Amino acid sequence: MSTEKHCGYVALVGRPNVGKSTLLNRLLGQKISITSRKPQTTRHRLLGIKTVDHHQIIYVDTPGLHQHKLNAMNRYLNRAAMNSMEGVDVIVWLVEVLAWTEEDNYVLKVLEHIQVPVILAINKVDKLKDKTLLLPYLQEIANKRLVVDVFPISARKGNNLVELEGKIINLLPINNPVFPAEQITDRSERFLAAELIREKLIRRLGAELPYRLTVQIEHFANQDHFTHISAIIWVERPGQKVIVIGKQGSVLKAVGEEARKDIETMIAGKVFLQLWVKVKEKWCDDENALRQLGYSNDDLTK
Ligand SMILES: Nc1nc2c(ncn2[C@@H]2O[C@H](COP(=O)(O)OP(=O)(O)OP(=O)(O)O)[C@@H](O)[C@H]2O)c(=O)[nH]1
Ligand SMILES: [Mg+2]
Repeated sequence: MSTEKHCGYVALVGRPNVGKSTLLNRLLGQKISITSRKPQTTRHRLLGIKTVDHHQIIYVDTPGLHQHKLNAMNRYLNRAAMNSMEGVDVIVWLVEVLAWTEEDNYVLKVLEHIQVPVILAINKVDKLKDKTLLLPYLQEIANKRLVVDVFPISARKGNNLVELEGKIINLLPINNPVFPAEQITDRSERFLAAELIREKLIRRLGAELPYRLTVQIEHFANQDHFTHISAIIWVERPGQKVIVIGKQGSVLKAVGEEARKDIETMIAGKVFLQLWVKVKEKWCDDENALRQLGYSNDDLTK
């Protein structure tokens, strides 16, 4: 590796659920992006900044690219993913081992217009029982598009990530760091707190309420050695509100406890968290409602 300072932007791109956010957290050694078994977990472009030795890698986590169900939320997600690829120096294209789908074809089509170097990362290799299947799969995908390198990885277990990151650094331009060495994201604690609450909701209720809920922080302030946070969980229908609250408030209570613990770890302090559930009809299909709830185009330029 060269001794000159490298610094640049690296977009993590791929269909929903391939493990982009898991990879980002693993590379940073810290959880800043939420993950779940449900597709379309990530909704916002988010930077993960890693300063190692004299280099700075600015990872860009993106919502998964997908074709179907084109309501306002889906359009927003695709726009966010597309915009995140603009101006980057390297793309890490993630696919899942032995799990090629129509949506991967869509990503491939989007990548046709991309000029910057693309590294192919074949994720979730820990799931592969018969390792002899890896090489043919790897060749098959690499034949679909010219890539500068291919890495079979496990974002969950951390396999092959040092090698992947070494390659990324080599491809980054020689530049001074953009961010201070101690900064790890461009997002506020307020934003990350809302995301952690949403993660607990998706993980608990993903099957019942795919992605038709969102979280808005109403109040976030320090007082008496506590961070006091109150947040509204927006759903689309009264029936969904009943599900989120659960029997005698059991679901909301569990979500609140899990989220509070994660937020306390993130801010390294005590948190007092209050959650409210409110109904806003069809917010997922309504461009104005989306903007009000923080899904705005301004978000894309951050
Ligand atoms: N077995 C295994 N599972 C993984 C690995 N990486 C990610 N996963 C799982 O795959 C699921 C999706 O991971 P995410 O990181 O949320 O995927 P994503 O690409 O960010 O998804 P979207 O934000 O919806 O586009 C989660 O359940 C992860 O735990 C891996 O290396 N091995
Ligand atoms: Mg994600």
